[in-house]
Amino acid sequence: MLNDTQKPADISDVVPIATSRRNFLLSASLTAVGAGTLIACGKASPDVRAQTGVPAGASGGTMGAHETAAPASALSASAKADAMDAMHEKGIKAFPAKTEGRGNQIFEPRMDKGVKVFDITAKVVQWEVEPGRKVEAWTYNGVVPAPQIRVRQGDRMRLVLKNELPESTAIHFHGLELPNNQDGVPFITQPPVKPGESYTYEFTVPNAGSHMYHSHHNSAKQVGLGLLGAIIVEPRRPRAIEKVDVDYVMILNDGAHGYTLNGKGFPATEPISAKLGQKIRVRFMNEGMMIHPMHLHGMHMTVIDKDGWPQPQPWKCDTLNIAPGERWDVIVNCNNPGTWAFHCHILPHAETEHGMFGMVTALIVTA
Ligand SMILES: [Cu+2]
Repeated sequence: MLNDTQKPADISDVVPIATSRRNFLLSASLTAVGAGTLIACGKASPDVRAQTGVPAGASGGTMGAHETAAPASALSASAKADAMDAMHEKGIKAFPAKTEGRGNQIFEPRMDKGVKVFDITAKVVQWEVEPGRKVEAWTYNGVVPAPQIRVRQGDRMRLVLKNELPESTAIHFHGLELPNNQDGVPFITQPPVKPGESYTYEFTVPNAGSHMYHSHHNSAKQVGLGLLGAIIVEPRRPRAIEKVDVDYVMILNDGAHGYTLNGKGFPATEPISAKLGQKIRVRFMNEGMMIHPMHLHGMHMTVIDKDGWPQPQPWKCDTLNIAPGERWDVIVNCNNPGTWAFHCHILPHAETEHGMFGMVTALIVTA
């Protein structure tokens, strides 16, 4: 447990919360909250990263602990509970909070003699992750995640990358089994694309499934800052189980912008909506550097694909671990009406004493 003298001097600078909430960062909880946020801000040392694999429990049940350390003038337990509950309620009531910018929208290609052409400019923008929290983002076409590419197996596609970043870059098509010279890895398959330069990729779309495109140059930084997006390849012959009412791509990230779902942290994350009886497909993709076990309340998920490959047999779960680089496709039969929490179950990625944040959204099933 930290006491005041051990408290990091800059904690108020790195904890992205309203000033009024800072009073709540007391004793024990500081460890978990501070460390989690440092990682979220990409400022953590390897040591701090190692520590946070821990113990969601380290941040839980701490009220009693600082009760003893608190001065006599401290609020009563019930007043503290009320203050904490009010912050939790405020966060939930704000959901889904409006923020500027929305990524992961369908990318309409332009056609050039039968080739689907995607023009992409890599550039730096200010990106609103949560209401009022703007960060520097490195983006494809100004949004995080990048526009969602949807093509069919056998399509001819071209992607023209213009680099307006202050660093060299390159695009890797993660999961696509391409000819070697289209793989997008500087010094292995192509030269880096220098600032101000353009580079063209062109290929016939091979294997179907949920894939990603992202930077493969200085990538811990560049992907962490937002150079990532989904490339969905529709199969030539869809399976019966793929017939769904809602097809939703959920990209997880844990880089410089904190814990995000499709470029936003709760309460600015987007709820998934369905009508009772409808089927939804969720395509989880992890562009981060940590594992994220995604847990849906109220209904199970049926796993159909891993990294775009059909499972030998669909299988059921309610918590599905998504490791870095992985894509998992699941089907949910929306047979239970209500608003259901849907979140990462590494709890410091989803909740603090101040309420829910980061990797939290909801599945709303309306009767
Ligand atoms: Cu997580």
